[in-house]
Amino acid sequence: MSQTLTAQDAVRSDANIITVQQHILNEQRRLSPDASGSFSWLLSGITLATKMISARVRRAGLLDVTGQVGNVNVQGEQQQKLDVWADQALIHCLGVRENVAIIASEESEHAITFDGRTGRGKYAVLFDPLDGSSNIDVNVSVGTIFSIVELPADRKYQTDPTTAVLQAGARQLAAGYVIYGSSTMLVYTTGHGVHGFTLDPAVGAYVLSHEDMRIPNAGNIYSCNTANWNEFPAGYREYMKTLREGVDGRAYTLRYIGSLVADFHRTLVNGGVFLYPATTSYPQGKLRLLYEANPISFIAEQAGGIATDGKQRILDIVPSDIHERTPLVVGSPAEMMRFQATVEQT
Ligand code: P6P
Repeated sequence: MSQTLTAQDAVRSDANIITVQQHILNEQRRLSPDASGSFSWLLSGITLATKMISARVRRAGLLDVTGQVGNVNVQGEQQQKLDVWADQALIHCLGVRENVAIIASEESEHAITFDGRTGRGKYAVLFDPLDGSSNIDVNVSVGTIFSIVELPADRKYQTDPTTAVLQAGARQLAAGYVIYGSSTMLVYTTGHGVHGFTLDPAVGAYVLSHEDMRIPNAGNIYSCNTANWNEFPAGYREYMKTLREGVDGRAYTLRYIGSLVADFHRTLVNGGVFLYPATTSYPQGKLRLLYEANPISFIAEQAGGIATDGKQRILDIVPSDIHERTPLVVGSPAEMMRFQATVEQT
């Protein structure tokens, strides 16, 4: 006598968790049955490193890992001890995955290749290992942001790895972030929707908790560092004044955490708009295109949102430098279409 469990039966019991690895394999079987599983192996490098980072972040006050290293990174920013640790964890975990040929990190001036392996890897991984790390000392949510691109088959990158990763965001194979917040959550897309996984410390696994995430069509929150109000380009102030006064009977409120992953995740879940315009301090914008704006924008679009630099779609920008910065305006269709009508036309 045997019993056949349907997939639906399996999901009904909370003992039948779906981990991110299982989800990736399910998706690969559904979308490309002959997939080799190499992408799932690559992603496991990111999930392992971010579990290590999460454990460290959650004990930051107990370990000598808060505060500054005393160095300034390529961005001209004070490196936090946890920045360096997170960067090393990701480089280690990805470095042992032979299908990763190149890494580009916010913390490293140049692209990183792995000795003796150039030529075999087909992927490059770009990341900000610990975005918003200056918030660590005050116990505010921080995050890891990553972007995965495929390398040219001609392997020409061996001599010039930097050029190989300068690809428009629309060419990303996958992108995601991990937010170290009230819980640790991985949100990622491979171009087939956005899915969220909550790290279950009891199991040590990222467990599917938010399948097929969609950004609300409209929200009531705008998120912007309005201390820079007088530095914003024309139109931004008018746009935010309109939101403040209320639109279609919807009064907006301001929420700003100062950690991109946290501000974007709230926008993804609750709707609304996040803006980091160009300012006099950052005339090209402050956020980095390759490993902040591109992955965030890929996720936003896959969840039904819109992301621009104030003039064009973020994912259409062809980068010229690994650490290139960009303005970023990203959010729900209602707020973004109003933004485009108000600002992009001026
Ligand atoms: P500001 C953190 O340093 C960061 O790179 C992003 O996470 C965040 O959105 C932005 O800078 C905050 O910048 O100028 O408002 O402190």
